[in-house]
Amino acid sequence: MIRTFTTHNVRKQQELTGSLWEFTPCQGEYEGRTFQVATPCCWENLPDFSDYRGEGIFRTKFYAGGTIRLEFKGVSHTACVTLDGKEIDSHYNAYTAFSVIVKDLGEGEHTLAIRADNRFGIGSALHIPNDYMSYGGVSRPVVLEQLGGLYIRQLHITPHLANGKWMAKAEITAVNLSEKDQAVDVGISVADRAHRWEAVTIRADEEVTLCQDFSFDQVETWEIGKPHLYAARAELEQGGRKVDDLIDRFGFREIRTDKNRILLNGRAVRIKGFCRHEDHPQFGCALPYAAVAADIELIRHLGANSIRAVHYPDDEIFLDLCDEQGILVWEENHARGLSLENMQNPNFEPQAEAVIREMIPLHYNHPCIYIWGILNECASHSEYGKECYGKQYDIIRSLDASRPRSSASCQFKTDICLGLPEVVSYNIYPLWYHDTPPAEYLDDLYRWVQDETEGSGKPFLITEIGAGAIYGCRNNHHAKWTEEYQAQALEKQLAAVLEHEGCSGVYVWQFCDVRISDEWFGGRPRTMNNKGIVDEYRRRKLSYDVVKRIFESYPDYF
Ligand code: ADA
Repeated sequence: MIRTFTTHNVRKQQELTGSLWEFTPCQGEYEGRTFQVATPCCWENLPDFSDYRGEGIFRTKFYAGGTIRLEFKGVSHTACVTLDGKEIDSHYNAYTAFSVIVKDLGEGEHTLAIRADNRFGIGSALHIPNDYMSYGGVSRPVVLEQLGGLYIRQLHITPHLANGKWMAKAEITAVNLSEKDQAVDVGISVADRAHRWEAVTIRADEEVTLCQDFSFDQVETWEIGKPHLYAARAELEQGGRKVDDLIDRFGFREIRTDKNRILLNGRAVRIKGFCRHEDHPQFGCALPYAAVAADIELIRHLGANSIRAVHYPDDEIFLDLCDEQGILVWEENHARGLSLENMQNPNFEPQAEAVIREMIPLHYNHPCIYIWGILNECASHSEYGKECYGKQYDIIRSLDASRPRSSASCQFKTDICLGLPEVVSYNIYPLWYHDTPPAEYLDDLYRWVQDETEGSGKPFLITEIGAGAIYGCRNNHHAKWTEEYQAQALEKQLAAVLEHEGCSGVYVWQFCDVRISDEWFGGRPRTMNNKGIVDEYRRRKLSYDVVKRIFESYPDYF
């Protein structure tokens, strides 16, 4: 499955994954041997490759000709793509899509090969040994599209309120792939409104962006638990014949901050959420639709209204499901706990900024995304770090003026970046990494932010709080790692945050136990991050009912 709805009626689209491909490891015991594997796929879930860190080539054949577009929703973590043996594209980072257009392809059968590489090294500043797993494989769908001389590259819809009236700004970018100027009619429909541009000239090998504002008298807004989605359709016509189209969805919802609150459609929202990695013992990071849907079902059952997608952009299926179920999403670029030294890798800035530039245009229309995050627990206490944070916040603003920005910090009373974003966010672990009582620790931090920093007066989120528990570890003395201890700790932690008048909400770290890099075995029993309130098989720990009871006792709004 590519998306949960049809994005094209005119453009021919075919998912190439969702079938058996050939897989050939390039190193190790099985080097050069070819296996048949179902894709999307993380090779760690193949019987003989659970610990394979290296390169692997995935191959498939398809029939096409003329001008095609290949979209790779995610290859972990570095991809080199060849078509009939000739390199056509490459990409770094497992969590953002990339695409390539091939012109003048001879009609017939072609061989697509993707060399995926999950090795660590100086060339990889974001995928490093870490407290989550960098898998290897073609982990998200690959899509083949048949194009003509013109196609719609992007369709953005920005809903906004103007003097109490709902508006929607549509921006369409159409591309002329041919070698001669072309005239084209462009049609757009947004909800029940339509507009048409006649005979737009697009120069050879160039693109044009057309904008149109629409106003609406009566709309159904997108709300927590009560989402209403509308379709936006763009079409290109020549000589009365439709030559391309692009369909997307959007919601009438406005996010803004007002003093120390985050407003959804004018109401101050209380975030009650979970941090969720894309991780599963049977699928790695390549969770199929049903597994993603099952996770979201549990999170809703727990009384949550938000999910923090950690620590990278998620697959669009996840965002589609959150759009459809009215769940707010914090999405962030790919980074976790990068030290000053890590950030001084010359690849860090280009790679981290590339994730933003890819994530936002692709995920722009999803109403569920209410905030863009960057650089989870990176070096925001350093001057160099502050430069990087500032540049990345600026890139976000240049791509999207409609959503607030933030970054989950762990720099306790030393963060110097709190003046940059709209929302201040902190990850804290009282009763786990230290035994300070949660309310005392939180208030100490909150007072410092208000009295000593430029984050004063801004909305304040706790973006991580929790404790570890090994599923099935129960005993009477309730020591750390028992389910009893985790339940007791979360009871106190969540009460402290949700009762604090300055907090706009909380994310439990984390939804489920996840695999981590082998190098992180110390302090991580089972070489897993065991702070889930369900284990990796989504089996409930004692804390499940505690969190559910607490979340359900607080309304979604202040
Ligand atoms: C940090 C980090 C998480 C996880 C957590 C933990 O807050 O952001 O990814 O590593 O610590 O489990 O300690």
